[in-house]
Amino acid sequence: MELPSRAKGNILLAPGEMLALRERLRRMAPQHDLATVIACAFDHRTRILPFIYADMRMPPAGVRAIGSALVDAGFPKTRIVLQQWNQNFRPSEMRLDGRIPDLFCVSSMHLHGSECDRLIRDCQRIDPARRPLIVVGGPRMVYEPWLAFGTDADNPWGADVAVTGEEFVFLSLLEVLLSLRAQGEPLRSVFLRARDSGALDEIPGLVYARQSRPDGPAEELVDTGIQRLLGDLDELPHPVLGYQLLEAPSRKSTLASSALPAKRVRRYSAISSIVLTVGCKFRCAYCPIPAYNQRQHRTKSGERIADEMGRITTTYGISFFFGTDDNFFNETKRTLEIAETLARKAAERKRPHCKILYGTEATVHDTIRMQEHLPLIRRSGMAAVWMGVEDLTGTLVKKGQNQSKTIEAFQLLRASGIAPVPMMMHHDSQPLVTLKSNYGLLNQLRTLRKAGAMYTQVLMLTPAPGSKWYEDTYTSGLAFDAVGGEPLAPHIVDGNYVVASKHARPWVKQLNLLIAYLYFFNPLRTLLALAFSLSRIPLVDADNRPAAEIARYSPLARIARTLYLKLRGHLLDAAVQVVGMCGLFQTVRRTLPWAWTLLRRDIRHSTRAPASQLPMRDPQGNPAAHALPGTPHSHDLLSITVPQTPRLLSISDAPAAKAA
Ligand code: B12
Ligand code: SF4
Repeated sequence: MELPSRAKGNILLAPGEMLALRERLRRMAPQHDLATVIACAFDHRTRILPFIYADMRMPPAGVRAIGSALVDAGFPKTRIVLQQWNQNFRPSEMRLDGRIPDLFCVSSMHLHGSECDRLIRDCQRIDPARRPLIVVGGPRMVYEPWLAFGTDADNPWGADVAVTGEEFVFLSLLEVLLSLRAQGEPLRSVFLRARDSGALDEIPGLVYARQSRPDGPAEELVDTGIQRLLGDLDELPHPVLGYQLLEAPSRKSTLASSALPAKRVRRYSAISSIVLTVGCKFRCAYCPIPAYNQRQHRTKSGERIADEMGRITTTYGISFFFGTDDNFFNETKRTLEIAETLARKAAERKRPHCKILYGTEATVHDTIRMQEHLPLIRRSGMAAVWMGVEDLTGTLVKKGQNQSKTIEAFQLLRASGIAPVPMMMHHDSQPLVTLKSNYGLLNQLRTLRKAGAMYTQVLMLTPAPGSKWYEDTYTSGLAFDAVGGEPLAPHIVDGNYVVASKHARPWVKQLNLLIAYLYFFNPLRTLLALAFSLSRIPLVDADNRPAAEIARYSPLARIARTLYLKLRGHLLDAAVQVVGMCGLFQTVRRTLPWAWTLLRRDIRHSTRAPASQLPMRDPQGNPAAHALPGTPHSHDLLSITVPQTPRLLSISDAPAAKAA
């Protein structure tokens, strides 16, 4: 099931609403010495192709965004801990500024769910009277907020509140809590009061638990609805702020006394992920993005993006960016406004803008539509674009792509000096190789390679929470419920493992994925790359230099430049092959045993989508916006008696007891 949209006219925040909220918080901040730790959940078992290096070298934008929002609002005592870099981090042992933080935030994707839960549980080992308020957010919570709340009545655990939205929701929650807080009162105590008085119910984008015993098991979940979206992304806090909060990589379970110094950030973070645009006009049935965005396309202005990139480069030395776009070419006017601004700044040939390179995602359809603008886009610094080709023949998904259009898009990009990266999706009906058509997986990879692909991603069709197909993949029995009697662990639900298939031999599908990567990344191709490469299709000829400047070169200088660029193209191609082969080694090591498991063990197919086991409702008792069909509804639980004085308020030194 897709996330529902808010009513028309009530989807976007009013212009200036975010700015006003930030301002109000800044005025409140001096009265609150808030210390916050934000953890990014990361399961190291997910370290395989296609993102094996990007996952470690690019601190996620989500935690940085929440950190930036806190600093911007006047709460600099904040630390971001990436489990990517701090595998042994234990929230129960964290101290910030010599004390247990007031707020512990966790961000997680679905595949890092086991680690997310472990972090929450570990935090709950802290004495309940002193433990921080636990707030969970990120993509896992957006689609499945109930997962943050344990269902075992004998072993209760769970976050205090899940945020199913973006910065505005988080800051609104903070504003309500701080406005109710008595001096020095633990934030969790304020939260319990706010929750029980209904003060949180006016903030769409929260899910919290209700229980009849404080610290007892959750009995029902209250969902305040679908978030309102920030339309003008220029109103967001500046992302440069988040980098000053990163915990340095370490093997320790505790936190260092200070964050990673600015001059060391680039060493661990070669790439900066950055929000440029959000949303996509297509509606692929396996993708949750259009519904999440309530069909909106939101952008930052070119000037704002240039400023963000410029400040990150100047402060931290990072000059490679990855746009977190869903489809950067979605809307010509907006794309061009960004590209023209960046290209103009790059043409001035002054640091930092002349050094900036970026990659992002776009569709085949829109690439062709934008063809006349690709040279400009290249001059704006775009070096690579990831494209959801999925299946060249369009049998699985149709979003304006087919074989000839895809090849055309690849050639156009390469001719402009932009590297195209295809994202492929393997599925049950696609054979590994076909003789007479281009339907086979390897046939398609061969075509794409010839068309200029240096890198690729091949994933298996997997149920994506929040997509139109999600429920069907379960109710139709395509998705696996258990293999060898064991339920599927979240870290394997990432498209790299076959977890949904009606194929008679699903292990063959798993092997197909490995063979596809082996076909694409191998020693023979590395050698060939040095000799032949894809240089027939120019990638680096457009060296981000204005044509007028090249025209002034002497004939000899022009030949030297061409040779240099060709050599660079060959070396780059070979280097990418080596990176792919190293990643493939890890991928084989991790996923080959799964092929064996699928071969040897019984597979139980699912009959229904994994919905919340806890009853869910909205604050008025109506069905919850985020609940999937099959979720118990809690009309009958509305009468849960919630004690008016939660236990925390009885802490002798909490002035809140008096306030309450
Ligand atoms: C860039 C990106 C990547 C990058 C970088 C990821 C990273 N770690 O930085 C790369 C290419 C590496 C990547 C890889 C994968 N990705 Co990805 N990726 C994205 C993308 C396009 C943008 C993410 C982003 O940075 N957005 C910008 C930030 C600011 O937004 P955000 O993270 O959502 O955070 C906001 C809110 O969620 C919230 N928030 C976040 N955390 C917290 C915490 C708290 C406490 C609070 C209150 C709020 C909060 O506030 C933030 C600010 O608005 C999204 C799609 C999308 N448009 O969001 C998919 C997405 C996150 N990826 C997804 C997936 C599935 C994957 C892969 C598994 C794909 C694959 N099979 O290989 C891998 C996983 C790799 C790994 N081992 O982790 C899914 C996650 C689905 C889910 N339910 O968890 C998404 C949502 C795409 C989708 N299908 O819709 N990805
Ligand atoms: S084109 Fe990409 S982002 Fe857009 S709906 Fe399809 S899969 Fe999602």
